[in-house]
Amino acid sequence: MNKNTTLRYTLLIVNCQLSIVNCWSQTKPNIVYIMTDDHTAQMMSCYGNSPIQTPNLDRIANEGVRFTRSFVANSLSGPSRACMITGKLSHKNGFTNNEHGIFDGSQQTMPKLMQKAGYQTALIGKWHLVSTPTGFDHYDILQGQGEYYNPTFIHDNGTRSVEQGYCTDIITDKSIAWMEQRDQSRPFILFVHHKACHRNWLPKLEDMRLFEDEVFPLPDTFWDTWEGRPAAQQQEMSIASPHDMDIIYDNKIYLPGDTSRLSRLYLNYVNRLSEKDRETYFQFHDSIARAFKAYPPRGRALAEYKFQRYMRDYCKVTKSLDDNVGRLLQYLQEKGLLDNTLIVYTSDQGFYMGEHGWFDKRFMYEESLNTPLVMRLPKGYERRGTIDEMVQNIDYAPTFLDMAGASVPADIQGISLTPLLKQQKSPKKWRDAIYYHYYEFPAEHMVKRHYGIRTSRYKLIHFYQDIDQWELYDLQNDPRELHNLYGNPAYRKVQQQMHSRLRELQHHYDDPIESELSSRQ
Ligand code: SGN
Ligand code: CA
Repeated sequence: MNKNTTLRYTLLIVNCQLSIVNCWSQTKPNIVYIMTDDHTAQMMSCYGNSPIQTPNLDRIANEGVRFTRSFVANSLSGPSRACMITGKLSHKNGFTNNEHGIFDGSQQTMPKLMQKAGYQTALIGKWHLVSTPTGFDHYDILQGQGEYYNPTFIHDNGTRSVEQGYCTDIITDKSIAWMEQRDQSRPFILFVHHKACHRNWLPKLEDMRLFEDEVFPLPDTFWDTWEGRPAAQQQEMSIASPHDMDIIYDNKIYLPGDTSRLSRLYLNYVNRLSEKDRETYFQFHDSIARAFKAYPPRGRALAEYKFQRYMRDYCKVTKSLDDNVGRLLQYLQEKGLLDNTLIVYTSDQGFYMGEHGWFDKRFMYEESLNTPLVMRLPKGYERRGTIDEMVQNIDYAPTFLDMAGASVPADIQGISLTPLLKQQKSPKKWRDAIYYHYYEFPAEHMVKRHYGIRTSRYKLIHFYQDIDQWELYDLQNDPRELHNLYGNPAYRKVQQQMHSRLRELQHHYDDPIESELSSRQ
């Protein structure tokens, strides 16, 4: 073979390889997975009744699908994140609680499997799983919970640096910058993990004055007395309680000279601002604090005052989150990526916006068991509108693998959602119950350990460890879960059925808790 022929053959082979690569990158959808922290469906306008408009989040739903029964498996940050990247429940992935958890990064994870399927993988923002991330070609993560102002990032070369700006903006900038420099011949999965809307809801300075004229309606369960629900009576996440929601740290009623522990903690976060920004911040917040101190509300009025401040701060943080999701969508649109990208928007769990008198999450009650989930689908997935089937955060891993054309390992416990997404009609058979297990006790907010199941109509919960309390709810007749029906003769049959379904699911998911509890007796 002479030199010319060799060159021609080489070019031919390179060309063939290029077209295979191109064809491959066109058929495999990209995935942009946006997950916020503590953003709840009650605060997202496409879910109805939200006091804040979230047009950009709604756009994902309006152009795609909105899940109405989307649940977590363990309503807490680290555990939710571990469920999401493994497709397994907490007792299988090993990360059961934030306080003592260190994620075992040597285990099988969805990002690693996506890499094997030819995807570029990147993670930007909150990680919260303590160990060094594995399975990501690139990561740039917040330390621990992260900070709203001038946050510290841990880069994938092992260094750390303080980045100037507001956390939600920076995470979006970094996500766009990563997409800009990616290898365009290969599909990608990008995990955009925001700190917003986590406590203590520090606003972007430009949004600080928003929502100040709004008066938010109190949820009708705000003054719940938790009758018939002993675990709920013993929580420490009440807006009214001065020990749970702090007037300085949470509500920002701080005046110079206060040296309490929580003011120091509060200042730690605010003092990350530059001197000039700090001045702007305090000018505004001082006026609120002074007005409060001049006529301090008491009793119920104080609780309602704290609720209003909480709602306003939460809305401000959510507004900039929505703006930033808009920016990300705009980027994908401008780059012609919308058609072949699955865009997922969800949160690590739901949250209480004053329902039952609470903030925070953890309980298996609806507001925190539920998590928002909307998706804009890539071509080939025709479903649009509302999806009412029960889905859970362990389902994301198998869904992404399935969409990437990779096989789903048998030990993954979630199920692929693609049958719900391919066509307008859902398959006839779908799961009839989801399983839940929360472990972090004793700990902040003092929510007792519990597990349970939820079917489309009923919920059975068992609180255990230093308590042995069952709860049963009829969600159709009592959607706010105020009436514990456990032991009610009218529900004897339902109770029996729920117990046996619970046992079946615990067996199916191989959760040893019931045998552990009986061996303790
Ligand atoms: C922090 C918060 C808690 C919150 C946990 C878990 N306290 O400890 O209110 O429940 O995180 O949240 S704070 O004083 O540090 O703000 S999670 O979403 O990360 O699980
Ligand atoms: Ca969270």
